[in-house]
Amino acid sequence: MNPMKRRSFAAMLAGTGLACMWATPAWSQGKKLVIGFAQTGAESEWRTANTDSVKSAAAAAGHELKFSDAQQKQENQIKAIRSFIAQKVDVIILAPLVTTGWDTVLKEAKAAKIPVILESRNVVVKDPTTWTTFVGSDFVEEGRRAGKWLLEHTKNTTGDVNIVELQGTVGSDPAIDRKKGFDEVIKANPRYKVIRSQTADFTRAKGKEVMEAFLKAEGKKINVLYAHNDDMAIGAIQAIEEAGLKPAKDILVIGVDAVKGAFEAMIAGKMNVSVECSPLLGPQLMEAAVKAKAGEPLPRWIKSIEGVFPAEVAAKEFPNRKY
Ligand code: GZL
Repeated sequence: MNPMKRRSFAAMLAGTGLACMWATPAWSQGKKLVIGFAQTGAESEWRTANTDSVKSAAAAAGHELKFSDAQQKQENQIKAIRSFIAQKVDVIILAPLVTTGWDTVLKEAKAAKIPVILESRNVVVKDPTTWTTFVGSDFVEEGRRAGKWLLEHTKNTTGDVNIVELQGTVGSDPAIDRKKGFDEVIKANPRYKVIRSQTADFTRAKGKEVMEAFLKAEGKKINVLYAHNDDMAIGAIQAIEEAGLKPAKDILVIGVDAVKGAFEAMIAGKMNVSVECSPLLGPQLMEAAVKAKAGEPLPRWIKSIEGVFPAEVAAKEFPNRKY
């Protein structure tokens, strides 16, 4: 069918309402794009699920995805963006490792008239017109949810509640804001004290290492672990067990992401709760990319809808989990 006929056929269908029978998801319609994706790396279960979601959504929509794994180095992400600009891609998707240091390269993308979509983390830049939209979570709210769960879960106890905190990557949006939200909630009650707080870079290995140091320094004084992601919590659980203590009982274990590993730990009775942070951003990103390329208006923030999963519901919920 020649293009003219195809368009009139589509136009005719649209009039009859039949078009909906062949409608494909909004994010997979329109021009096929070449998209450059500058990913942070593969530091956590969450990140792996996020990469899978973006790759499969791009494939489903028929877009070409140029993928770069920065291995946790901002300079590699900046190099990738410059390479995407040189290749004249239609859209750039960036998962910014940290919030700062992006002004120059995002200005270069703007000068090249290539829209930049931020995913999974946000940036702080002087010129906010250098990026089009942020697709991701409200990390301050995730921190608040972790704090609220703790206050609710310990409301019938007395005495100090000594908390150790494993922070995410230094300078990253989720680490800054999950700390901010949690502190905002617990500061209401002086019983709750963060006695140690240190980065473990969102990884299991560092989570174990830093928790070992916390246990050595504070030992049985520790009542709660708040980890900015489940991977660090899972690493810390190993350290708690190796210290002869019972995770989720001697030390409450709070994580963020709600990845498979967290459900397995909760079902095993080793973790108390995980605050959901969805990595399944692929479909929303593809829809935003098509609109950004077409110059259509987009909200500045396309926010993920998420919940909180305490251990009591883990076994029932686990079969429904998609990451
Ligand atoms: C959140 C994402 C964070 C996850 C971590 O959007 O940036 O990075 O919470 C991941 O697991 O490493």
